[in-house]
Amino acid sequence: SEYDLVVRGGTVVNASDIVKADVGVKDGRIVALGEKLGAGAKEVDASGRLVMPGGVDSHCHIDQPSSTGGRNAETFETATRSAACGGTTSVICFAPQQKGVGLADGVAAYHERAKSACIDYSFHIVINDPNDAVVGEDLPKLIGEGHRSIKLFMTYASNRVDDGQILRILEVARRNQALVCVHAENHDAIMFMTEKLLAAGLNGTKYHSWCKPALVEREATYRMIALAELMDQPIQIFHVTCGEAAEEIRRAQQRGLKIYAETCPQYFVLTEKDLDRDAREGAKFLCSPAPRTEAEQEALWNYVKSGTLGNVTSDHAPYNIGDPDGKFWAGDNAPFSSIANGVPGLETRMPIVFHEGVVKGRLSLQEFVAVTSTNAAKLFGLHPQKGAIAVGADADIVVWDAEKKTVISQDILHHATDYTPYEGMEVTGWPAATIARGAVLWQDGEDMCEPGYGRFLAREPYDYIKPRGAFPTPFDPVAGTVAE
Ligand code: DUC
Ligand code: ZN
Ligand code: ZN
Ligand code: ZN
Repeated sequence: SEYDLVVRGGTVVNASDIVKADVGVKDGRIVALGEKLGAGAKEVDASGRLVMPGGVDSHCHIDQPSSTGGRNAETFETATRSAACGGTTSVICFAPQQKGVGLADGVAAYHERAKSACIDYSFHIVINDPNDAVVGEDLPKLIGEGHRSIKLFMTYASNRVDDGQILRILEVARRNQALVCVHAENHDAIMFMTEKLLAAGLNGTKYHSWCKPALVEREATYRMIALAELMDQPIQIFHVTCGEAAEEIRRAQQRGLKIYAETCPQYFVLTEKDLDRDAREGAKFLCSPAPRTEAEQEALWNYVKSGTLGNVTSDHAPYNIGDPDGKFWAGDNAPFSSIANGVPGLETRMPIVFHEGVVKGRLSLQEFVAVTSTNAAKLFGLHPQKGAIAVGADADIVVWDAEKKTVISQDILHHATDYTPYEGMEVTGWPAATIARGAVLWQDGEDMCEPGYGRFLAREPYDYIKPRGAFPTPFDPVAGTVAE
């Protein structure tokens, strides 16, 4: 036959446009889009369905030590299987710097762990100690090897970097061409409020959101933007939860700065009320930044719609409720401040965004593709290999059943985590099939993922990470020179 695979009879949705076309695949890539393509050795019937670029989830924590204690519940195999069953075909997760291990060795260890991945993957390098060896040697080398993004935390005792360290990391990123991604919350304010709440005897999960109100996010977001402006370095703000932080991002973008940002499904559907339950239940929704209010959910949609928030990631951070080393690593009666932060969400990301976005009339189909796939592929240097149904692109495809009604429950998910925060939620729209580099990984309820199929995605320099070439003064602090 002419093709290895033909996805036949569907409606192809890209971020740019919608066409009725068959998709022909050979050697793992899309080689033809057209009407009535010739036969494929394998055929996937997509009639009545949408054919979209497989999801690109550019923020997920897999098999990684937690910032807040607790053992990550997933291996690369389980996490990526679950991602694939939810329509995602690429993930960018983390390779963290670990105390007492050289950065290069630490990252090499993650490449080993990731060998069980079922889908393609790349890494953000987490830097928590920008010492001379890291800044001068390891990091430039790792960036050169295709790890074109760095993650830094402005909070969490084990990971946080201060403003001086942030500037140092921005400098290395600018010199070597990498994007800097940030968890932006004011650490000292959170610590201060946590102490005060605990001293007042307020230690239930509800108070997680009281120790870190939206303003701690807004302040750190603005501070990070200012530091990035000082160094003329593009950044990506992770998990924006509220209008006031998004507003700072919009203002920066309007001034022409290369400030990008994401939000996550949990901030569309969870609120602070979900934390107002007994600890066993409340812990299922405890993540950082904290879930806010329904008004903030609506505000976020406006910033997604206008493009201020360009992509939606899972921030999958899985800790088991039932394991002594999971959410409750510090004991069953641990205060909110010692419960592992994070919610699982690789598999439910696209269905929740489809339901809340497309089904509820907030997003067009093209916008859905943009925020779940194409924009992340562009921002992280993977486009058009990923994030597009186009001739020459990898055959990473999700065939979407836009009518299918599903009640989300732990029983139907493929992750290794022992719960879902979305138990009982009914959504319309679910992947009918997921195809990665031409291989069918998920079809009509059957999972055919193979550990080890995924490959590391090395990333070359690209436009989004190029600085603007404009510092606030004539002095270029990276080159140490004064402009004429
Ligand atoms: N917060 C983080 O910063 N990372 C993982 C999950 C979470 O809730
Ligand atoms: Zn974070
Ligand atoms: Zn995260
Ligand atoms: Zn399965």
